[in-house]
Amino acid sequence: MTIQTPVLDSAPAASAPAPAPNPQSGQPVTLTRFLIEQQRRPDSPCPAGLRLLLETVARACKAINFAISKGALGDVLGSLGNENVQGEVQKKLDVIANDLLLDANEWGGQLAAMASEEMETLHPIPGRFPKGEYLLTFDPIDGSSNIDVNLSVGTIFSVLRAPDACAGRDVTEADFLQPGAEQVAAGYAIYGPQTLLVLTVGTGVYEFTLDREIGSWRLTDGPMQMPRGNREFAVNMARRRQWSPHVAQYIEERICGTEGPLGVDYNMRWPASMVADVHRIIKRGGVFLYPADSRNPGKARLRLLYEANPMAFLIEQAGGAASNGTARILDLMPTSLHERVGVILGDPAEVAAASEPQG
Ligand code: FDP
Repeated sequence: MTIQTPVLDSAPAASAPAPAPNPQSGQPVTLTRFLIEQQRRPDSPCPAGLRLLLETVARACKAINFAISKGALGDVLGSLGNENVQGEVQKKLDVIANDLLLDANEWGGQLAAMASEEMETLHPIPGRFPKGEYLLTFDPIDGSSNIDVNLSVGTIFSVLRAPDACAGRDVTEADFLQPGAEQVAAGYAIYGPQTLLVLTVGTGVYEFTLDREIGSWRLTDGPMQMPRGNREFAVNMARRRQWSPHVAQYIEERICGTEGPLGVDYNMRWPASMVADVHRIIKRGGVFLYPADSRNPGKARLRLLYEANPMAFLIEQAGGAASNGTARILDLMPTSLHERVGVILGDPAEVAAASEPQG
């Protein structure tokens, strides 16, 4: 039996990609140069304040990369023995990375407040520093179960505009509750065989590789468009009992391969690191699923504000789609800072097939 493929609300087309500076042209294009060129565009998707903020986040990611790569030599492995607001055991690096991001971003004058997976409430900018016009959310270490076994982890971040109304008062949690479509920038760093920074300001998705010799991020790919038609899915099969019948059937048909109704083989990947999955999907296509628990919908795994939204923004900018199983992720109105959501993202045809049929 074939699955009906619902038509998801289609994403608005990304505005015309910026002319990509040629990474092969001999002269390296650094992150700074790339952002300044974005700032100079007539539609200026990256005003000076946002540019400075993104450079600061990128600098913090370099420091996180440095801490991670020290491993046992730097006493950064292992757990702290306490739990974060999500009820997850905090790794030492979760806290180190969180502090690095807070310290780097507090004083620059671009931010009104920050929120993180590792903190129960928002982090206002201390009164001794000027308050800026943006809100930053982040997951300091995504895929943290991989830290101690030396597999890829990453940092995910998202930038929203602070509502005008909060200019003369303290920022509240409600100021962060904006649909993902309002993001002005999003990205991730991936600490893998290479250290990469992948970001969008709404003009396509660009990849920068950390050049360790000169300590600089250099443009190595972009604007990136994910290939379509790659028959590869990423899902944690051990959660099968929590899936809806529709998702279970979607996966079952792909596992049946040439012997099933689709008549073609699929491959599976599960690095237990959303950053690694999303990066692979942007580079070579496929689909990632962490569906909501159909028996306890409130018990989805991934967080809307600092995981699902930034990744959905990047994936759409790369020509893919992102759904919570019934609706476009970027259209969801968040109800709390740490809200969790089902996530299906990647190749639009696969996302549509894995999502509940509409109507
Ligand atoms: P982690 O909690 O280790 O940070 O929360 C996100 C996440 O990792 C994703 O990066 C990853 O895809 C998923 O959780 C791993 O979940 P499982 O433990 O179910 O494999």
